[in-house]
Amino acid sequence: MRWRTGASALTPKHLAAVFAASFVASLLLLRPAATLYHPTTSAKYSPPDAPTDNDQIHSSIIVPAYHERDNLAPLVKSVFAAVRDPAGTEIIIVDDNSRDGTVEEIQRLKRDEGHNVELLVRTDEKGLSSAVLRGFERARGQKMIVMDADLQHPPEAVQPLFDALSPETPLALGTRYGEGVSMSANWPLHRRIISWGARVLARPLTSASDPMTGFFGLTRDQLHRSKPINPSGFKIALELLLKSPHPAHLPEVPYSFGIRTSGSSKLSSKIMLKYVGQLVSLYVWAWGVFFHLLVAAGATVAVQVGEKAWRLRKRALTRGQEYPLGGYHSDAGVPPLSPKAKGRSVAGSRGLTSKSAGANGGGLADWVGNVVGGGSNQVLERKRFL
Ligand SMILES: Nc1nc2c(ncn2[C@@H]2O[C@H](COP(=O)(O)OP(=O)(O)OP(=O)(O)O)[C@@H](O)[C@H]2O)c(=O)[nH]1
Ligand SMILES: [Mg+2]
Repeated sequence: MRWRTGASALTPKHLAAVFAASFVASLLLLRPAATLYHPTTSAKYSPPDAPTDNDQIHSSIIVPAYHERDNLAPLVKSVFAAVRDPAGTEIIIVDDNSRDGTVEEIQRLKRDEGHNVELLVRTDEKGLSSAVLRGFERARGQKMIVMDADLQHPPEAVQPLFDALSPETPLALGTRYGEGVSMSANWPLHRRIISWGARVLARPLTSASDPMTGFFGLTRDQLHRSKPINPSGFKIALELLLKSPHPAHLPEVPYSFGIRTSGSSKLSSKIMLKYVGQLVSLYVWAWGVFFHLLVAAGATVAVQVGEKAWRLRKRALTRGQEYPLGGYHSDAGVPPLSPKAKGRSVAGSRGLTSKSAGANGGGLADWVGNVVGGGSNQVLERKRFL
């Protein structure tokens, strides 16, 4: 019998069944995102009435923000101080009804300080990716950049990113992994590990050095060329990278990643799970049936490995019971002594002759005594060959 010889109980037939079942399960469960955003037709918010000086705005910066009031004034001021043409640039804050004074803060920056900043407060939608998409709808510039509100993306890198955009290079990424830049030394280790893991999982889909970045730019035409986008999730750049066909040369603008000084991170375990979901739908979208075949192959290997681990564990347990001092026998689950041999041993002293067991009281001490005294040679031989 297979379990007696220690060989796998899984036949090729079983493995084929596991493969087929996993393939079907993958087809049924792992699907592309159900609700998609169509860049040319989905516009939900009509853009504001075009002012007469509309053509003055050539560059828009979209900032998704949730409970970021304290970061907004420093952000707006330093961005306008850093761009070449503040009059031709606008900032659009897309806030998900934070009710933390964001509205008043933006009004103040606009009215009292004269900054070209717009606020879109959403009450019927939430989420980072969809906020960015709504910001794109509202933007007036031909060039658009997305950046976080929390000043982790340096305002000085905004102009280089705008400069990297052109009709020939309509998509550009900020990267934290370029030459001469670094992560803030205070960025916690667990966040580095999460970021590294997220990048590794996406690596087969793109060769971009930082597809997880939240700092990137694209032209309006490029957005309109994009295939339907998944509006739920945290990683809109990855989505656009895959779905908006762009020239092979992808400009990457290195930037040093700072740490938040105010407000709190929105990256929760729920968001991480959502990222995995987004990644799965991207794999299905990009690889189709090949992805399901890979999942099925992975599941089959996992079942094989699991079965082998279970068998080894079972064998180790059996061995522990039969050989107090360890030792080798390849017959997992097979008692080392035949019933006949058992008859010659006493209770509690497997592998001992009744004579020696009787003399020494049984157990491990008996076994050791007999081995030393050479009284159980025959039994030891049997162990080795059974
Ligand atoms: N409108 C909107 N903005 C969001 C939402 N979630 C996050 N944001 C904004 O998106 C940007 C990035 O979010 P963060 O919480 O800073 O995420 P992170 O940079 O990956 O995490 P930290 O390094 O801890 O800051 C910030 O400006 C947030 O305010 C959301 O649900 N809606
Ligand atoms: Mg942040």
